[in-house]
Amino acid sequence: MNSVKKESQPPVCMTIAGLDPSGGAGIIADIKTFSAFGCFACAAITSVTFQNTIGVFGAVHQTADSVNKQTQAVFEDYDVTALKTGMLPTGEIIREVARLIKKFSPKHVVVDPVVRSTSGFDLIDDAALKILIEHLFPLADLITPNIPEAERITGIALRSHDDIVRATAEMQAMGARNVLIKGGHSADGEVKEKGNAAKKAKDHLFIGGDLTVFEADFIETTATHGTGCTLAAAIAANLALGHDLIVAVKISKDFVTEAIRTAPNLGKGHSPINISPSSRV
Ligand code: PXL
Repeated sequence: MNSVKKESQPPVCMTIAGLDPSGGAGIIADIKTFSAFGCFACAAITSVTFQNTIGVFGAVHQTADSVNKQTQAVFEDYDVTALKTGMLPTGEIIREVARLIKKFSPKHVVVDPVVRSTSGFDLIDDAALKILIEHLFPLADLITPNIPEAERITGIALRSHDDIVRATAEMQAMGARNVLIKGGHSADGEVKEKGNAAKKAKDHLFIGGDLTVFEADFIETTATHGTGCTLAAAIAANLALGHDLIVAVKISKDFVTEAIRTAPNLGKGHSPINISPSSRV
């Protein structure tokens, strides 16, 4: 037993997500991100994927029982301030995660509705996605779909500002309170305009019906592996640190932009981004 307790403890953040052994996405990205913000990082694995910067070649999923035992062990011991979920590949795992959230009520819950890898590998099937919508959307403080994810969830093609508003209303009708639509997949946040000199990456944050748009320079790069995981994990960390949602998203968006700007050139495909501030120049 540790008899000397520090006055101020770092907030504990937990991720329930998949393992990307090449370290770009999934729980490794989440852990690095929590640590970068001075939070204490914990993780439960939902799936061991086989992947690198080129693609995802397969996965072995965990059982609901395994996810339950990993998560329960942590929640029974630590006061987990923020929980972030990533790849939840099966309906039974999603139902279990919903049960765990209800049982332990972490202060902040960020649900990243991971659907497909950048390289096109399905990380969840349609039946499980339905369960995710039904069971996890109502428990989340924030959901963070990117444009392809929002399109798959709602069936609405996101080509204009109005489409984004409509799709968000749809996701809120499904039970999500607050929605961040990540615009990195389209050059101006809505429609991909070729030849646009000042491209912007626009994220749309809806807190209930109130919209805040975050703009950053769109960086032309293939080093994008792990951006979605990192953004959602950074938001969870900043909520755990006590920031309100708008400030947490702003800090996290700037963090990801900087991580893309200073990304190493690793691997033969989409390089991971730079989540370690100490190696930024
Ligand atoms: O970026 C989505 C994502 C999340 N989690 C894991 C992944 C990926 C994409 O490849 O592998 C484990």
